[in-house]
Amino acid sequence: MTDTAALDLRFTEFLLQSQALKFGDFTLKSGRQSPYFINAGAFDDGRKIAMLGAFYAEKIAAEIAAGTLPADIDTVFGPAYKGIPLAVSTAIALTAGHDMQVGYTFDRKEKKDHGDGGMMVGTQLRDGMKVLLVDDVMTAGTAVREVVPKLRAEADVEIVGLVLSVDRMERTKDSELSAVKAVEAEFGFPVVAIANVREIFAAGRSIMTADGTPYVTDAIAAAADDYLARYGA
Ligand code: OMP
Repeated sequence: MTDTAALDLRFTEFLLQSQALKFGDFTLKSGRQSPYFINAGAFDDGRKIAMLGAFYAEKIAAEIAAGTLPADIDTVFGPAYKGIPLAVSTAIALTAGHDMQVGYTFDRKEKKDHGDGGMMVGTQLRDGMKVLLVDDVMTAGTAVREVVPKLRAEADVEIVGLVLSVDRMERTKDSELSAVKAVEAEFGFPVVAIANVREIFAAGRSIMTADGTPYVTDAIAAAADDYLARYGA
């Protein structure tokens, strides 16, 4: 697919070819039974993680151009563990491809009782810093609600936004809002995704496997439609 194709289309092709998007029967963290699952663990080699970082950086640059994100981001924060390669590969791609000097930061899961004793690895958080969060997928927003207080306990940072691979576009349990909109309203920063599930399923109908059949068959599309009719926002 050419570089000029829409970002969500190119990203869907990457998800499908990397087998990061799986179809079947999955129990989510929220307890919902989903016919599809996005597994960021599938980006498991140098080429794939470099490409993933480049997609994040492209999205970030587009949001900076649109005025949604500021240009003077100090550091990209990815929550441990899955956010670590995201933060590092995004920071590399922002520097290499977009000439942006940014740090990367991630948290330790356990407190260190020797050396510097710090809770953060990479660029240390200081008052007034502009921090951009990166994470893989949002369903209910549980992961982001855990990480924001951790950052705010470290320093009086300004969280300028959250960039995701995929917005699953699901309703929260107790409102009609999507989890993304609920998090935006609750924390006051923008949440953007490289692609959302509706874009991914639309694009996946015309992306072919090696044997010439679409990745998203009629049966898969119908199962996704049913799921989104029930849980979609
Ligand atoms: P929330 O924290 O509830 O938004 O759920 C998102 C998290 O669930 C992700 O960070 C993953 O740990 C996991 N997850 C996926 O990785 N892919 C999916 O397609 C769905 C989930 C999930 O369990 O909802």
